[in-house]
Amino acid sequence: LLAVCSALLTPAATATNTENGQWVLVNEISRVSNQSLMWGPYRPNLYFGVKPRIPKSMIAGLMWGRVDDFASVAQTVRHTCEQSDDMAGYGWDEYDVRTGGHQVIGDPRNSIDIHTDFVKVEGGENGGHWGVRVKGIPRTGAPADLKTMAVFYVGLEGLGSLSLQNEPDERGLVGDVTLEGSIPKLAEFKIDITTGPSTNKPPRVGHEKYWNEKPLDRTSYHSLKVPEEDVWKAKDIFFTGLRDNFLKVKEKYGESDLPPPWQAFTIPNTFGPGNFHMVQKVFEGGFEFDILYSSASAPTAMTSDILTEKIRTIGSSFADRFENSFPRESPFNAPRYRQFARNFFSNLLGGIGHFHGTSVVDRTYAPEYEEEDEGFWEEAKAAQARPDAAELEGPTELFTSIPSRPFFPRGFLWDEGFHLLPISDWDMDLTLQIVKSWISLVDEDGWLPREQILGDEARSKVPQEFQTQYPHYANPPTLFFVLTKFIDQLEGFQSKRGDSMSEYLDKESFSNMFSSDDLPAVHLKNPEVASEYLRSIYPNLRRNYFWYRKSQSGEIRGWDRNAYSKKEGYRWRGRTPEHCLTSGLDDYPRARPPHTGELHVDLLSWIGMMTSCIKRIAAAIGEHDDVAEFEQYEYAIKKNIDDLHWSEKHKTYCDATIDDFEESVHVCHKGYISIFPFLLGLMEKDSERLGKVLDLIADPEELWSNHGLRSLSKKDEYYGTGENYWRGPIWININYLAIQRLMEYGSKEGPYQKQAADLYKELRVNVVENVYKNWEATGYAWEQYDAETGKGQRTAHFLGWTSLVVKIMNMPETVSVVATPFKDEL
Ligand code: 6A9
Repeated sequence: LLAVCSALLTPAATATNTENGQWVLVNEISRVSNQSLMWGPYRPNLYFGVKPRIPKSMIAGLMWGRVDDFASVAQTVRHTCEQSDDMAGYGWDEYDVRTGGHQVIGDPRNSIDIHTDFVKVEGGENGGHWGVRVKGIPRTGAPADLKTMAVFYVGLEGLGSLSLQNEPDERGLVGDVTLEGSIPKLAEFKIDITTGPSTNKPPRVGHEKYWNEKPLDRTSYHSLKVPEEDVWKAKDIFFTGLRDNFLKVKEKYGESDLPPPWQAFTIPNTFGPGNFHMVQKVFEGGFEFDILYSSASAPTAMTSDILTEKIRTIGSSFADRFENSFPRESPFNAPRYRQFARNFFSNLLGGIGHFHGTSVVDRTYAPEYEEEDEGFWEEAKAAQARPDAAELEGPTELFTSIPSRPFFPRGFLWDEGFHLLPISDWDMDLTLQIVKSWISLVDEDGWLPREQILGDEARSKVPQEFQTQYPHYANPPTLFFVLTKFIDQLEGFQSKRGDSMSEYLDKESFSNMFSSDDLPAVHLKNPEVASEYLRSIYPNLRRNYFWYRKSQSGEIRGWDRNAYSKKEGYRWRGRTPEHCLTSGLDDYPRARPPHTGELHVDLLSWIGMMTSCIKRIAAAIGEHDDVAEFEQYEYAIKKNIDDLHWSEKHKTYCDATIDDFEESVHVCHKGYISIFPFLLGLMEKDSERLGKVLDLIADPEELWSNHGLRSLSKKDEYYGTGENYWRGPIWININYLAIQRLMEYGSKEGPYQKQAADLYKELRVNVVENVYKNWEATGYAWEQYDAETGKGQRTAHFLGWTSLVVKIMNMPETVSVVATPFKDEL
């Protein structure tokens, strides 16, 4: 298969196609595919916020709040997703990045549900149109005269212009608002913010004498100039306007004779030029209005009618496509899992954002960071505390999904590789864009920072002591998961495809392709595109690969007598006695105290997985010398996993360290770490060790629970102790890997096939059923699940890797005939 892939992706093939003019078409396909990704609710830290994938361009967002008394307004205004808002659940019921979707936000403290229907319309050269319908629906028990304000704002963070087109009436007021503007890359556009249907009711105004104040059937519009770097502080800007106007009203009427709050708390009407524009509306009862963005390069403008029509069709086309992409297998084909699956997947996609800004990085390369001395973590801590250690770097940009909108609305490296597994089942082109965005952040040494906190807005969510990134810190290289899958699919597709390629490369089928809702994976169907893509990321991938090998290298000194290779042993940098945050498994017990001669079995496994993947990529693009080199590493790593990390005494894989007598010893804490060679597919199906791994997994006194595999064995001395973060609780990312591997080993003939197949069937059901039950009871996906009771805990609204249940439901109920590791979609 390697040969097939390589032959089809050679430069010669590309050149031939260039000659007969198809190259142009390939570029055109990529362009159209990118166009439909231009706009989105790419500010997932907000309940609703829109921006294009262009740094320093436009950001827009929605705020709302209850205005029926003076005292509480400051607390009722919603903007960023916050746990303290006590929402009764929120998120996308249905959502696709390329077309849009439907979100409901249950806001009991404001007695209202906010619905946002977001749609995109293709057309023109600049990313097309979009629209959003904002609806407020009073919750059961809300007062009949509930007063709610809604605010939509648009701010420019860089070059461009934006101004109001409407003529204010004789009283200096506007109703419908139209903003016109122009921004590099977006060109000319307009934004209509409608007054909405006649069913919208302005609140009644208490006394006649206030009637000359702003009539409430009118919109408040306020434009101003704010420094570019402050545009994201929209809520502060809004409150400043609100306060200014309130002070004027107060001066006019006196403290004891104020107009009602829904009239006193409006922004001033100003119409001057500026880069920040706010529209405020006040309603009694339910309401609805539209925001319509029209790109001037598309033939006809966006309208409320188009929006209505799109909203009508989008739901059913999403549903159809979803059922096609993720058909649920028994027992999850029961109807009650339908909404659950759609909701989880939509919210994973709804977490995709575009981020831009500077990062805090410590580039001192202090000698302490070499971690060469005993007690190195104390020295490193002191070096990190030096006042000039961290500096701002960048700006850079990143297109990524996120673990959780309220808590972690930013990119995390090893989370992302898991997010992209379901996303790539849905849209491989989108996935590859995200991978590319990450890979382009690899620096010249090959380092890729694990947590991407880009810009002030992102930093505002992170305590200072967690902001700095260190160029010697790693994180599991999970982006290689999805690259492996891409290569699998390319090989599968190309070996089946035969001559049918031409079918995709003639004009007619090209236009058919894009008129269908189901956008094809351009990168899979066109060898030129696939090849160009892999070539474009390869230099950075390769640097990143060698960075891991070098920066995290371990000392095999004490293990010479065992090791097949003296190089293939690795140590996570950045350890402290209690933590190894860089491994991703923060407080999982490791050697105590940390030692420079430590070797980590999970890291060796990760580098093994990475090696197999990059070897295949190198083969696919004809980098033959690299292939030969990677092959040697791969072989040595598999050997060393057993030679260095298998404990005969404990019959499991363990970390290793050097003891007080300078002797090499194993550090065995049974749990996720001891099954890593299995989790990453590095074990032979006939190995006796596989049998032991399966026994460990299956033992209810160790890893097995009715809700999924525990992170640490129940028998371990640290089980459930300390922070108890990775010391027992059940994590869905690792359970997914286990289920995936059980499926694989369960479908290959061998001494452990039956055991693997049986465990597969049970674990799959246990994990999904528990996540489902918790969702049913709380409306949330959780960061982790209790090892005894299965109860969801820590961060709520954690739609990152917990959404892998969507993929798990899509896996077969039993394995006897499955032949390939990933679903073959082609
Ligand atoms: C701390 C606090 C508002 C911890 O999901 C992201 C990561 C995982 O990669 C990792 O494996 N989570 C897991 O052990 C959350 C990490 C949060 C770190 C930021 C700052 C801010 O609180």
